[in-house]
Amino acid sequence: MTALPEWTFAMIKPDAVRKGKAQEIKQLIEIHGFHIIADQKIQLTRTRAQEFYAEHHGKAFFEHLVDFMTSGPVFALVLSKHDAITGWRKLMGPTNSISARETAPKSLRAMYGTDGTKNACHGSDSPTSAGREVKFFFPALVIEPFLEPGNAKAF
Ligand code: RTP
Ligand code: MG
Repeated sequence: MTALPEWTFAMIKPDAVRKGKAQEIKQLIEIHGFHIIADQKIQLTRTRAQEFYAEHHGKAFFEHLVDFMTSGPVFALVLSKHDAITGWRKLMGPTNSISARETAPKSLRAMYGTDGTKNACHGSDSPTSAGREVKFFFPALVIEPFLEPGNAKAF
């Protein structure tokens, strides 16, 4: 039995967009076997950024994170591949771009990120998050044939 491709939500964050690296990152995404099935450049408002990162509300870095995420446009992406959720998290690398340069130098966060907050990209951490986050940015997107969050057939 063939495993179904899975989909996930990804974002290229304002630091990488500002550095002019968005197209290069998208090329690497495709070189690593992901299909980009939705792609939108947008500017988050503070309200939208707070909602997107609601799980971190109240943490010491939260306001700094919201400042960063609203500092310029982002690219919101839906990616498809076998094991897309874990595969994309692995390609991104560790959260902190500075330590990623030591432990995972070929990861996207090592190559394109700045520090512990400005880290170039985001990826859903579970099928539930992927479902929520795709809906957050692409409420009208229908992935055919639609299966459980995290899975899509025929890409
Ligand atoms: P993400 O949700 O953006 O994919 O990142 P993640 O799962 O690797 O990390 P998470 O713990 O969910 O943190 C969300 C984002 O908050 C910023 N952050 N800053 N100590 C800090 O200054 C700090 N810790 C986290 C990063 O932008 C991180 O990606
Ligand atoms: Mg996270």
